[in-house]
Amino acid sequence: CDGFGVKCAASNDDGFYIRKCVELARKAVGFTSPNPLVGCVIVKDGKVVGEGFHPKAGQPHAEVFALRDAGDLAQSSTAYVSLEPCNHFGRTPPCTEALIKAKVKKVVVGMVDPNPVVAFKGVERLRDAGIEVVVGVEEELCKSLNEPYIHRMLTGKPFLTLRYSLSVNGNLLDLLGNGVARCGGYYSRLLQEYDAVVTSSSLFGENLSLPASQEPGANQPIRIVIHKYPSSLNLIPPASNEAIGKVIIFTDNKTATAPAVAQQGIETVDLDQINLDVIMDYCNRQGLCSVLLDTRGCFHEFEELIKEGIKKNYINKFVTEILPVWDRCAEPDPLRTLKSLEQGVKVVNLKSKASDQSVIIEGYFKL
Ligand code: AOF
Ligand code: ZN
Repeated sequence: CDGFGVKCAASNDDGFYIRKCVELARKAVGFTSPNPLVGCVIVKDGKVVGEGFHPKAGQPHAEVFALRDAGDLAQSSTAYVSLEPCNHFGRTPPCTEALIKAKVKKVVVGMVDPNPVVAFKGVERLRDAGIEVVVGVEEELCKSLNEPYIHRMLTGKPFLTLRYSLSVNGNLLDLLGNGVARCGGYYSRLLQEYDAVVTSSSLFGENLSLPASQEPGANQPIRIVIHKYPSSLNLIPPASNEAIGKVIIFTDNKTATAPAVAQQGIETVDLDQINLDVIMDYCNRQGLCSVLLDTRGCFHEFEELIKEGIKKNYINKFVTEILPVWDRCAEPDPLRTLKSLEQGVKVVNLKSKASDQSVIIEGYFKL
């Protein structure tokens, strides 16, 4: 700060301010679906005079907060926005009009909005009003900020991530809590990024007692619990579940679930058949952009859903932890052993993070 209450910036460059927008947008991670994460910075004479981000669907857009923050200083300023300003009436009025009314001189846009109602129309409207518009600054960063939103806009399906644990000899693990504890907060941060997490009813109490993050105000994803016939397991919700988000049970086995969960007031969705199409459709209709298929502790129960996901190209991303253990029980199955990389489904953009407790790897399915 310059000491006069005017916020300052360290650099003049467009990329710097768009990165700042992305940083602001991230404050709302997990809260904006079905809307995107968006940040906006208003800069005048090399100084940041206004900042804003979109906090939640139904609330004003990032530009509106930033313009309010800037007040009269918005006149002749440059507005930086991580996503193209909208030019339509949705739940809120068009940001293009707010920018025009505030008399900004220039708008720098991170990426075009893939929403067909908006795409390029926001940019055109601003240019028609005589505002200089630059598009595509730090575009890859802006895209990575909104992977789920972009995917859902372009395909009509939520962005799906598969999570599982492995031993160092490459066997899938059905581990309960202690695997997660070895990942140093990674798991709770991961949960926070998703709108919904799908787990199995055999882990009911265990899984639901794990909040996404202990931080006050952190996003708690909706938990979708799969409860399949012929399990007659009596679902007993965890003793204390105030810390977690909404719970929904998907069941094709109403008789087994009804008594216990009805008492607890947990919503159940009755289905003839539980498959990924049903889960994805449900999430999409609810405006959930990102879904984590979390096989923690029960990989074998998810095998059918995973096969379906691979076959239909529904799985976008994987996250796995390799834990410091050699699994001595599982024998390799020669029929299932891959003999060449070409036989498998290709994954790209691998990233890893290692500690002496675990190696976390994430990557994308090449769809
Ligand atoms: C922006 N800035 O901060 C956001 C935008 O229903 P509404 O009015 O909230 O409109 C939602 C659509 O607006 C959403 O699908 C996306 O195209 C755009 N989101 N646009 O200029 C923002 N969140
Ligand atoms: Zn808008």
